[in-house]
Amino acid sequence: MSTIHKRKTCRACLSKKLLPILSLGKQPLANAFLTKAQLKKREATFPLAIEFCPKCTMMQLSHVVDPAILFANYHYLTSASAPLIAHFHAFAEKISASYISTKEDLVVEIGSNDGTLLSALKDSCRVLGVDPAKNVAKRAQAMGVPTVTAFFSEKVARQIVKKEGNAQVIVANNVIAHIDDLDDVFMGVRELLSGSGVFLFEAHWLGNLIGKGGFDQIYHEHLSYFSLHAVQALAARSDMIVTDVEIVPIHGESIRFAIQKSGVPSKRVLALRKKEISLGMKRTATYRVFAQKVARVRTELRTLIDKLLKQKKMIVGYGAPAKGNTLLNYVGLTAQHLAYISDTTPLKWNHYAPGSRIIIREPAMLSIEQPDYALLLSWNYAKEILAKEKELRTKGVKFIIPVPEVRIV
Ligand code: DWN
Repeated sequence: MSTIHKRKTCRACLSKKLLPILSLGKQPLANAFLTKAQLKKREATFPLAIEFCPKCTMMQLSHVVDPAILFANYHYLTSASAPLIAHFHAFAEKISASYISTKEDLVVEIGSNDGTLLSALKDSCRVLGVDPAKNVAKRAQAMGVPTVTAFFSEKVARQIVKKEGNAQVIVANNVIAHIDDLDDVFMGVRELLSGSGVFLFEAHWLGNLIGKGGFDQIYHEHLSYFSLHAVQALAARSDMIVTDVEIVPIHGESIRFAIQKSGVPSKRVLALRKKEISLGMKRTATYRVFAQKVARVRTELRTLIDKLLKQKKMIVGYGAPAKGNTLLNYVGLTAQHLAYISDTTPLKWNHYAPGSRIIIREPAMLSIEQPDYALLLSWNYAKEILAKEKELRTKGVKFIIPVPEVRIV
């Protein structure tokens, strides 16, 4: 596969009619944090733009970067964010209560990362992770979560069925949106699922992206931005059906789909389908308005940062999420603007954010140096973080929240 290719059809319904909506320019890969030595080299940048399919309301990136480049050595750890650990532990309890009947039942997670979810399930059923990032899969295996280090596919599904049998539950959290050939994955899911089994996958919800203006969730890993309408079209192509759906308060607002080989759509599916229509998600004009809002946020944030720097204020970044790099590079913020970024992921410490090349420091720096402002790049955890940093705020550190509207708290 070449390093990058232009997507010519809608990933959900194969329509050739794709409408350009927003370009965020050419950007480096959002999780490609740099070591000091790598600062000497020019970073690879790729077009970052989204296109809309008016036929099934799928939103997708115009270009696809080779996953081997994106995921071979991954800096993202599920366990680095306390709210995410809590979210997946609650999800594990729900899976166990709603879908597991014996210890023999098998739960397979596609994109299992460091095993945070499956380690919470492994005492109530059989578990198996599938993740291509060797550096992260090792952490899962150390937690007693057997993990296949590969990209999930129909072929891998057949190998799992041969060795472990069919799965009662297949889970995929924030990974289906990262995959280009979804037919291969959905056929693999159909192959691996037992007759009454359920495929549960979580992704950013397109309604939240356009509603909250969370443009920073657009980066090369996120190939697809799903609506219920689009996922119904996608599931139908593998002769499966969306039987339930739930909006969950994580990563802004995510949508959790339940897909099965047979069944009837729940009342929540029918209600969300109506809501997507009432939100204007089938109309192209809705996305034009979203693009205008994104341009406005960029201007407002850059104007605010420049004003604070003129007042000789010290500004840092808070959290080094992948989306933070989209925001920094789109707004044009660099180490000239932010002194450093603090983050709870040890893998990221003393690395540099791609593009902006701002150094990532451990959180202890915040109380030592006490900046005037912290730009909350991990705004999706604002509630937890503002509560956690009460003392810092009492000492006068103000937080700039960039999404959905630029505001200081
Ligand atoms: O799809 C994906 C999304 C959902 O999660 C993956 N591509 C990778 C990842 O993207 P992200 O890096 O934007 O995810 P998070 O979970 O929003 O990243 C949060 C970052 O903030 C982590 O690096 C940890 C950091 N953090 C922190 O420094 N202090 C988080 C919390 C809660 C904190 O208190």
